Amino acid sequence: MGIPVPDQPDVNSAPNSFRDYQPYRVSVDEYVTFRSQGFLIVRDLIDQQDVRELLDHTEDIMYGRVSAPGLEPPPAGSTREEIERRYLRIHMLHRVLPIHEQYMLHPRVLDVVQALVGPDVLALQTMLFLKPPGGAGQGYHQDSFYIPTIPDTLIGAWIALDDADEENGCLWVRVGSQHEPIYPDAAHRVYNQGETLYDLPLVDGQSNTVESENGLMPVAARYMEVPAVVRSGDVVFFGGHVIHRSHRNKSKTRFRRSFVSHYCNARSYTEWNYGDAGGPANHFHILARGNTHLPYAMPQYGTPCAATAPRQDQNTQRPKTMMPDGKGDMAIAVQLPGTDKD
Ligand SMILES: O=C(O)CCC(=O)C(=O)O
Repeated sequence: MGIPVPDQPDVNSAPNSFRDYQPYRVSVDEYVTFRSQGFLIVRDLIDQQDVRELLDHTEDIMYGRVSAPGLEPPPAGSTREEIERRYLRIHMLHRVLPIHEQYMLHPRVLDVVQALVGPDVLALQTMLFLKPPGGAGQGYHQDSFYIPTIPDTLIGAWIALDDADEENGCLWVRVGSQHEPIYPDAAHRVYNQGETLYDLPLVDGQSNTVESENGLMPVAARYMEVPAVVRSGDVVFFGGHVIHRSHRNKSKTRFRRSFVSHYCNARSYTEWNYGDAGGPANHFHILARGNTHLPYAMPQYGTPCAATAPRQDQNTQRPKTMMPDGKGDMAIAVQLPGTDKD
């Protein structure tokens, strides 16, 4: 479906009713876990009131009670099963529905993103997964293959709306694979590190659920795989290089709904904008936290975020120097007699 790109922000077109939240403070341990594993699960980050609001909203979408470009009401006479199995996932609704913008800019999600890849945060993408019983999985891939940011600071935030486990098609992550480069295919060499890593192979079939046809499989196999088993309200944060996948929803009755957003550091440059590349695209994406020297978009529906009140950059502290006498980094460090032995 084609979602239009806004050219003029219209901050008055919907009232913003987002609540006040208790800020979430990320610990050193969580930061280290994210860096060393490639992902971090924050339990209960989203409260059940918000989860309920999003679940009600997905039902409104399924039953055609929400109108937005690309969303069709179910054909007359559809059975309940046909209605519930129409959508696997829907992209970029934050450009046309206020509730998606609000959850993309959820303060507690941004608190974590800011701590992990900030302090300046650009909000790029949203996806609403419905993944009904029988819904398809997605084979091994690296998100930065699809959403290149330079320098690469991409991070996904996967909000569980239903409990998710091996049965209904949770995320699976290869622990430690975030240290791998992004593996390009023949069509996307321009975004890869092939110019700096001389022996980086081209890899076809990212996201293919057939393992023998997914060229990332041999790389993935070097790392231990774990299921990201979560309860509704938990959020999985995963870096853009980490190799991950999900399997088909094998349950007969359980949905696996999730609200997924992608962000990068707002000082990174990107040409990504809902699939079409070609020239700078930062100005399409919302400044969620901090500030940036690069262009950015305002929130279309007025959700409070840094774009509406960017942080003022100012030097309040003198930069540190490695020189012991504090005279500045251009000074000469003199070798004192007798200090050259350990
Ligand atoms: O939730 C899923 O099934 C896949 C999600 C995913 O791979 C992603 O958000 O990058």
